[in-house]
Amino acid sequence: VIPPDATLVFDVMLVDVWNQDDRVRTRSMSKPDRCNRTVQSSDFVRYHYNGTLLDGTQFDSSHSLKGTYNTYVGMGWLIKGMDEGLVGMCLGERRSIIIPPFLAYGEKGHGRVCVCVCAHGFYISIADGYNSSPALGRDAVGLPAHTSYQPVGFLGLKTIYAGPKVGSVLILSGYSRNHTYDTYIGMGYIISGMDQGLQGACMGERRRIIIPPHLAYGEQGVGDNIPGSAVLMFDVHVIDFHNPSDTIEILTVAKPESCNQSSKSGDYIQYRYNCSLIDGFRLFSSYDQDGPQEAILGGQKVIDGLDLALQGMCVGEKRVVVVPPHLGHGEKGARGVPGSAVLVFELELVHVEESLPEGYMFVWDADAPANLYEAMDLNKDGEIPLEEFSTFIKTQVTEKKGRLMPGADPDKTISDMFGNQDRNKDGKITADELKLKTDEDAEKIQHEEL
Ligand SMILES: [Ca+2]
Ligand SMILES: [Ca+2]
Repeated sequence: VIPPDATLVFDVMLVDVWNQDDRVRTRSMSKPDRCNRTVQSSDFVRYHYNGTLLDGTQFDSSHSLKGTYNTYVGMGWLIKGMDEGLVGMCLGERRSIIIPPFLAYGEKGHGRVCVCVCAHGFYISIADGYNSSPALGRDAVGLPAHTSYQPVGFLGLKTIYAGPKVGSVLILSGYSRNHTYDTYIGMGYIISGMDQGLQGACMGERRRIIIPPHLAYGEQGVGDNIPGSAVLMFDVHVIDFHNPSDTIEILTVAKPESCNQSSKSGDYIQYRYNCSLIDGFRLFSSYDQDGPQEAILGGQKVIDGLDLALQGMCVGEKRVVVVPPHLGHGEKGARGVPGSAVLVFELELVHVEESLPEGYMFVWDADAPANLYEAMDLNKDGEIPLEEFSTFIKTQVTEKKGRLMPGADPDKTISDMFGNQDRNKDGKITADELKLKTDEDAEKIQHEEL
């Protein structure tokens, strides 16, 4: 076709040029203002890309994947040039990466599209990334300012202590859910990144927790909202938490100099209190009522934490006591008390008195008179009406020889005692009728034994 000595004319359009000395060429096309950390080898990244030949023919695009391309950098998962070209990128940065063929797919090309030896251009936009290497810290790479990935949840949790420990119950609140979500940390109830990220949180702390996918929902993602290999960002407001092994915390605010008697289990007490949530929201107060609150310590009337808090107190002593929910109203809460609430009580002990044994309305502190009936029949007419009985009992109390049941109206108690002794209900106690409770109990036991 070509005769000798012919001059050749080529009409050339250069489509590609490369040299073995070529290196990966990168050019930043846009970069966010802030860049806390750049991609480094062994990072996991998610990025968008368009891959073209040098003439602009697109051969691949993450957009055809309907998602990001997710992979590790510098670990041999990518073509060499890509491993190299991604290093140093900021999140949100767009970069043009030109990769010579020997650092790309080589002379064989790749797939049906690129059958020639050609250079590749990748237009990369990093979506997010993280590194799971402990040496690099657990921190995610961070998120670009203008990420399309919105926080998937807001958590609110409460704490009263310096930091939760494994097994603590956290109160998590999705703002969109508008109620608290209670869970344990460090026990596998929540994604492990959250388990880790919540450690050491303080009361009132607001914390952003960024969780890489291997500590969240992995490559699969979950539901419609969390795509595969997603890095999650949580804005957490720490409100309160507690641990089932926690007990109450007592701060003594004021204590009288002399204290002859401190409260103990079984005592009848009167106390004033304010009860608030940890954030100061007032729930209840005895100051809203006519008089102080009363209780028998060790009974079932008050919550366990308050019962403990009121023991060992002197009259006039003031305390602030923090009660975790398992010693309060529990995970369910109670009327006016939210579930899993940590309660703060301001307490003042007003009165303490040893209570009587169960079933007793009056006990002798001194020895009872040898002939009780004669002693009680003050006018010696052989019978004891209520007035006489009442005068006798009140005299014993005044002279500190005996005590009536505390916390009840004395006249009512005396009337009840009289009613018990006036067995035929004729308004008088006779010698036959009068029996001490101890004798009665002894008789009862005898009957049972018979
Ligand atoms: Ca009499
Ligand atoms: Ca009688």
